[in-house]
Amino acid sequence: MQQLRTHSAHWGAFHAGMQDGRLVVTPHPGDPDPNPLIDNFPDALRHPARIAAPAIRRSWLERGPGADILRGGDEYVQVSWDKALDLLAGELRRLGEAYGPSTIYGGSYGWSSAGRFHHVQSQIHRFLNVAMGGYVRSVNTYSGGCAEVLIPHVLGSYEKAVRRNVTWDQIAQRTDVVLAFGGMALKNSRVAGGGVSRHVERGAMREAAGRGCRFVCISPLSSDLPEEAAADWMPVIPGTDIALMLGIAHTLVSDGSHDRAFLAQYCSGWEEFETYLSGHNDGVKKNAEWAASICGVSAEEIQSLARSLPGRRVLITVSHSLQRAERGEQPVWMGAVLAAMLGQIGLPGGGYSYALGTLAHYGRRNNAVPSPSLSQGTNGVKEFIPVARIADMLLNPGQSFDYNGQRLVYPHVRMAYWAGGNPFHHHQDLPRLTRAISTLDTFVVHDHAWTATARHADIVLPATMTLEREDIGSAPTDPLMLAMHRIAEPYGEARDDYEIFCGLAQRLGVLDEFSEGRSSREWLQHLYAKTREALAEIGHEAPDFDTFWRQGELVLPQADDDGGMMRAFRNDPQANPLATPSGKIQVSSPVIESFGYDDCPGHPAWVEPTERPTKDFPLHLISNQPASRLHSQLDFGGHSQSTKLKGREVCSMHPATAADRGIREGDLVRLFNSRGACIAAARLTEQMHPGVVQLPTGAWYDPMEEASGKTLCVHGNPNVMTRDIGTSRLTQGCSGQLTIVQAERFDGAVRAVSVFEPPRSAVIE
Ligand SMILES: Nc1nc2c(c(=O)[nH]1)N[C@H]1C(S)=C(S)[C@@H](COP(=O)(O)OP(=O)(O)OC[C@H]3O[C@@H](n4cnc5c(=O)[nH]c(N)nc54)[C@H](O)[C@@H]3O)O[C@H]1N2
Ligand SMILES: Nc1nc2c(c(=O)[nH]1)N[C@H]1C(S)=C(S)[C@@H](COP(=O)(O)OP(=O)(O)OC[C@H]3O[C@@H](n4cnc5c(=O)[nH]c(N)nc54)[C@H](O)[C@@H]3O)O[C@H]1N2
Ligand SMILES: [Mo]
Repeated sequence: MQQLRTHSAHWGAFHAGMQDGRLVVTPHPGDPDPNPLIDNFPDALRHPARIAAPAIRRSWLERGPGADILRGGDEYVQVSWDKALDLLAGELRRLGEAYGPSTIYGGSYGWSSAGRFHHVQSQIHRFLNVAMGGYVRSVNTYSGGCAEVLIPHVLGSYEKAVRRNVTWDQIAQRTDVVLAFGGMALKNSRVAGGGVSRHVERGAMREAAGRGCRFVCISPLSSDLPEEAAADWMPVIPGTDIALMLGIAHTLVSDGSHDRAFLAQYCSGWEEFETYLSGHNDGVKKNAEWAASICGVSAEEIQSLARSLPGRRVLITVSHSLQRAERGEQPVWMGAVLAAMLGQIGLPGGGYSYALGTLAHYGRRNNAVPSPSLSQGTNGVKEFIPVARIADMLLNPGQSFDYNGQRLVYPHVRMAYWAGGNPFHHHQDLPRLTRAISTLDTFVVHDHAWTATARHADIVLPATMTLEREDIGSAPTDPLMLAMHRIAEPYGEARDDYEIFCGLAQRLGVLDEFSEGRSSREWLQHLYAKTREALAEIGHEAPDFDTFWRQGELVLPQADDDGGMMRAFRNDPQANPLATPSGKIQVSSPVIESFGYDDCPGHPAWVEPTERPTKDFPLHLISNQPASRLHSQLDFGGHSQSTKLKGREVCSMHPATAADRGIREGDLVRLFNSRGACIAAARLTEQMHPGVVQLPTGAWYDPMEEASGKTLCVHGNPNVMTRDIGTSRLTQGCSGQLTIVQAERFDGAVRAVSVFEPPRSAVIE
């Protein structure tokens, strides 16, 4: 029997140990609202979906590197570590010598695990920089890719606008009204990269609502705010929030109740926007009636909501989801403009807090010292892509594209090297991604499990799971730094990513530079020492490494709850200007205007998305974040499995939508559009807009071909149907949240989900 010791995951701090051969996990005792996602660990640890040994795709092994449509359908051959690393080092050398490092895509987007040293994105980037001189990188994220480009034009620093803004404490104590566009679902704020030790959102919403704060859940799903918020629900048609916001804005201006003094002092470009709002140029007044005809909320409701706001402490939040869709810039921008019109920006508990409630990072105080991190070295390659343009890059080398005022060219990539991410989870239009991946010479993946991505790779290297190694857990807005103890022995022949990269670095003659002569434990001591030094600089004493390791945790001091950048700007706009061209909030942006993009004009506007429901595909599909796991991670774990129905992912729809199609609770359904199809199990609920079906992301992609030639995922992965287009030419973010589909009852026969069994493989040594 092993005593339980501290460990951490993106979904929370916990204690774990092996008892009678079984993993036991319990939440951290200090967590007021623990996350059930920790229950995915016990079954996952020794699950057959784990990768037991290095494996090479048979055709690649026999025929060598090259484009191959067999990726995703081939057999694997188990080889020794020496053989796998020799082959991979040889291929890296070949490509480097023939084409240089700009032929390797090392963006390797993904969440990997919480530990700061084994954070595999840092590891892979450091390795490729040291060993190859660099790699084609990616910029921005799937999470907020559109807002990350837009917000600097409008408010200045994205980081400061998002991570140092209104806190949950301020909401609990000060806010009168929260307009939550896309809601603030607790399932989402359970998660923070690097780990979180206290889940405070539920308690804060309960306290605020108890004090009389009104929460308005503006979303197609009423479950996007928890019961504790006692919210009013305003079911909006997906992708039309900007129209609703414009309708509110128009009502405020018609009533003369917008804060003109605030707009004059703190904003730039109000006049251009007001001209648009009033319809001076296009003859269309963006009033409540106009808005109602687009967003599906009645004009009376829009007006009454608008009239309930002036004079009160109002907070506007816009979730990441709204910008993970075509034209996602518009609601993100307009949220800021609406908060400015109400004169609330910079006040305690008021104003605009983009993305609050979508992750546990936000709405908290920042630590006074940075989290430990591994230095990544210098990337000598200039070429990059906005992260969600991966398939475009592979399918169109040499083609140019727009991004944030620049005209860029897709490089010719021959190798993709992925560790700690799952593109066959996160990317859109997976049949298209399959074609894109087939163009590569070589596709390398490290993972601890046989994900759909590993099943498309040529070289598959088994990585340890977080519980099988030591690390330090830390997130920039959580005060607890955690010793992540090793709880279990590695599965099969799995190795730490660090050890894998050391093996390659040695073969390529750069081991000393990569490892700096340190073992993993020595790296942890080194990283801890840096935090200790930073603490000493601000007069804080921290124990030595051994004491920290024994105690399991260290409480870091945090910065004051001072409202951050927006409060400082409000208090003294001359001394603390925003990092925008005017130093003020850009209600309109001459810079964006100058780019001349028809899909993103120089002020917030209703720009019709190019995909809207049709006769053939009349329903919006919302593919949002799953409640029972983080993305695709540990989908084979107990908690995630307990939420499946008939072995398939669950798709929610309104009873009226179901009745029209003869679908009953628990029936298998087939969702489809022009790109692909999937099988899911139906759950009926009145708590959603009837024009919408909802299927979370993350069910492992398990494709087969239908008689029509269409790809069908038998498990229920929405990305077989989503559209692989950028949010706009300005931002080129991921548009995965929304698409259009048809739904039908599925009475046919379909094979069982088989993606949790390892692929066909042979051992040759
Ligand atoms: N349709 C649609 N698609 C979406 C979204 C959406 O809203 N709708 N949301 C998008 C968003 S916001 C995001 S952030 C992405 C998430 O996309 P990803 O971050 O790619 O998803 P994860 O499932 O977290 O992938 C992490 C992978 O790393 C592996 N891993 C974990 N720890 C380790 C380790 O220590 N070493 C190695 N080598 N591997 C490890 C896990 O097993 C897993 O396969 O998905 C995006 N995709
Ligand atoms: N449990 C769990 N939590 C997570 C994650 C996870 O995988 N699992 N992933 C984390 C990550 S990486 C990220 S980036 C965040 C993402 O945070 P978000 O992107 O905000 O999360 P989602 O759940 O995709 O979307 C939130 C809600 O937005 C609503 N919505 C969708 N489209 C529209 C629209 O057009 N208008 C309006 N008003 N509402 C709309 C949907 O009903 C959806 O439930 O979540 C994080 N939290
Ligand atoms: Mo994300």
